[in-house]
Amino acid sequence: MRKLSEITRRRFGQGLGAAIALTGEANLAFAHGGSHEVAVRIDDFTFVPPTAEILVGDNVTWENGDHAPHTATSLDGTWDTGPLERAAFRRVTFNEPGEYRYVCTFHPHMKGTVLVRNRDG
Ligand SMILES: [Cu+2]
Repeated sequence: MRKLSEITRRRFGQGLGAAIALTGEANLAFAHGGSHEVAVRIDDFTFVPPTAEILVGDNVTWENGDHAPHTATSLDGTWDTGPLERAAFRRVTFNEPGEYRYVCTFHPHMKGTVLVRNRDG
């Protein structure tokens, strides 16, 4: 029997490495230490997990596992991945605490939340 979960994890790990390599600010964030990356996959028109909990200064990376293009677009207009084609990924760094609800602009029934907490509390 194939171990699908392991295959998925390895595939995503490779994508994450490429994202970090392509983004200059990632190096800066990691140099300061304590910055973490949380992955949200888009599969079958669903953000997984639907709520990503991080601390201020952390990053969230969205990767599209669907054939259809998707976005992750904040309802308050502060950030937007833009359209992600299949297997594309984009990272967003969150420097302000808050609860950021977002949708896919192509499929507004797709909803997710990024919960950003202060490091002190
Ligand atoms: Cu979509």
